[in-house]
Amino acid sequence: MEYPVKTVCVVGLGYIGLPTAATLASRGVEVIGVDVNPCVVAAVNAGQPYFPEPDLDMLLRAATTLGKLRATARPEPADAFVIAVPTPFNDDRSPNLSYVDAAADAIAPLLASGNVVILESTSPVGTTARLAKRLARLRPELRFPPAHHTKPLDVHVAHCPERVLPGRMVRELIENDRIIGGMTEACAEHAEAVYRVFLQGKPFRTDASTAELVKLVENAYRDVNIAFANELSLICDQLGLNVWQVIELANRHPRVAILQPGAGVGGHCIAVDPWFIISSAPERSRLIRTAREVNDAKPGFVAAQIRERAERFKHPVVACLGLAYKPDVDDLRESPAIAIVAQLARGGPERILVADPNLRALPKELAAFPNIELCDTIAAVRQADIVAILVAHSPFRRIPQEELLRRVVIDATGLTHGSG
Ligand code: SAJ
Repeated sequence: MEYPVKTVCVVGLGYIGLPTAATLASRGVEVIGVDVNPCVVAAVNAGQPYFPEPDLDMLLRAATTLGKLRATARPEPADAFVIAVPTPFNDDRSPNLSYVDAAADAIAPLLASGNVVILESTSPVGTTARLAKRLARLRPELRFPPAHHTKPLDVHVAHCPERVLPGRMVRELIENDRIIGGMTEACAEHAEAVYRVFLQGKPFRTDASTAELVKLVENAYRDVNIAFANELSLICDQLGLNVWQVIELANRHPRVAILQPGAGVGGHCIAVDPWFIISSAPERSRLIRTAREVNDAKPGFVAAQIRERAERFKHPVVACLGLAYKPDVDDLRESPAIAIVAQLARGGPERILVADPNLRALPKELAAFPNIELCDTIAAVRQADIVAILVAHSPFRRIPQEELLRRVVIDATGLTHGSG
């Protein structure tokens, strides 16, 4: 059966909502993009992405020039509503669903028979059912899933988690296979119609709870595998072996594919999502919890390594290269490098020179320290006694070899081994 998708209201124009809105609009759908931040609304209406992401500027400009994407502070009626708001965790690491609740409350008065509501935000198991229940309470005259009667639903509800990699979002949004988790089979059909507008990957239908867990499992899988690599880096440090070479050689085995150790695991997804599994089944998530702990401990280990080397100098100057949560992005959320620099600055070396080619100012967590300066990469390296490579940004590969050979280098990324 065909379902018309002429207008889509995307609630939340963040890292996922904005590329999704722009992609739908570039395919001729009328898109209303909603965001509580007036600066985001203004930037989107001017056709300017407010964060760097390859090809997003082109896509956004095309969408706004065609007049198909309009950003606003309040949702408007549409055929489909896509909720792409943050789902962070609270101080006790329990999931914070307040943004999902706020989005539900904002769209509820606009819902009409025939609509589909899609939750894209990464969510603990049960969130989509909770969303449907909340909407049903706000609009008792409409039929929402789960259906306890034979009549067809008025509003369909589904969970279709995003799975795009920052840095490759525009391509992956279209090309990756998509999990379509309907609260009923009809809900999945309605939701799939929205993605069929642009999807080149395959849609896979399932129920909403399975889709919720699938998304969390994907990121927990990566977290556990990165934890294995990070644990190997600690073991190799104790044994005086080169972890990069150990992994490179182990990976020559046809059934071994170890990931890379680093300064820790950052970003808004992998460092957060495993906790949603742990909080719903704490007794049974032992490996997932341990992986989180191993990865969370890595920045402290790297900071201690740097401090130990710095103590050998009378007035140490340390260059810290990279602040972002991963290579070649400017995203600082949950960045292990920031945690390392902050730990060092507290009573550590006298001067810390921070270089990150994607940043023009120090983040607020570091700006208050008198012993931290933002610096050009080469200038930082030339003034330093110790060079700590915290993020394998591509431009760091162009640092002249002789500049590094003259200094103590602590490379948390494998960049100098050629693998970072
Ligand atoms: N990292 C390592 N070693 C590695 C790979 C990554 O230390 O071998 C570190 C990175 O430096 C970074 C962190 O892990 O600090 C996460 O980086 P990432 O590139 O693995 O993932 P994200 O957080 O940018 O995006 C992930 C992706 N999930 C998976 O690959 C399973 C992406 O597909 C998801 O859409 C995204 O999370 C999300 O939004 O959930």
